[in-house]
Amino acid sequence: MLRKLKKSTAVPNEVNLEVPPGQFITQKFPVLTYGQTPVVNQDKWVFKVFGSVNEELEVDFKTLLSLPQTQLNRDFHCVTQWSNLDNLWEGVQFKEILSIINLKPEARHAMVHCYGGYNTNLTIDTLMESDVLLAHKHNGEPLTPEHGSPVRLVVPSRYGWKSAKWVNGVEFMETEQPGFWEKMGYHNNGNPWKEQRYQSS
Ligand SMILES: Nc1nc2c(c(=O)[nH]1)N[C@H]1C(S)=C(S)[C@@H](COP(=O)(O)O)O[C@H]1N2
Ligand SMILES: [Mo]
Repeated sequence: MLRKLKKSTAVPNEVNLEVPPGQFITQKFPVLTYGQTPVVNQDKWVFKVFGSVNEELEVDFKTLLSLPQTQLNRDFHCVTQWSNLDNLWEGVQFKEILSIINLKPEARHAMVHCYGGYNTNLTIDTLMESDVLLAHKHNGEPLTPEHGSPVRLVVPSRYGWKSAKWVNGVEFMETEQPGFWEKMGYHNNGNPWKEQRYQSS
């Protein structure tokens, strides 16, 4: 999805309908990490699928590359009000992972886990969206350590905190459990177009 955007103007949402309400466009790709950047070697990277599944699964980097690869261009919206436009992501659609596992019928929710201890919750319906990726490239280059190397989640339809960096697993669950920021009061769903910033909104 390529669109022509006036990239040089930083304008608030009232005049620029390209970004969700309350967001400002930045040309940069700011780093937003709580705590330290974990160092994760690509050869040691493993993504574990567990919880409400009939059989657990472990995906390593080679396996990830052997799955069908998808490229997509999406805007990124951080709840701290910056948005950056037109990020080209490359990786595996999360629904590809969901298609090779066998979820228990009661599974509805997921917790995505990361090296370093960060986590965030999403519904399985959200993870099924076709632009949710386990991404290993950004704008044609392998992810840098600060941006989640070797693999991060990208959830374009939600605020940036759902796009977990340095992912190492997904846990499927029957009930909704809050992740790191959600426990601090951020929204369980976090749709920027509905301005779902905080749990009360
Ligand atoms: N593991 C981990 N993932 C994370 C975060 C974090 O602190 N730790 N921050 C989140 C937030 S708040 C945002 S906005 C995006 C920022 O991604 P970037 O640093 O690549 O711009 O990563 C998200 N993923
Ligand atoms: Mo963020």
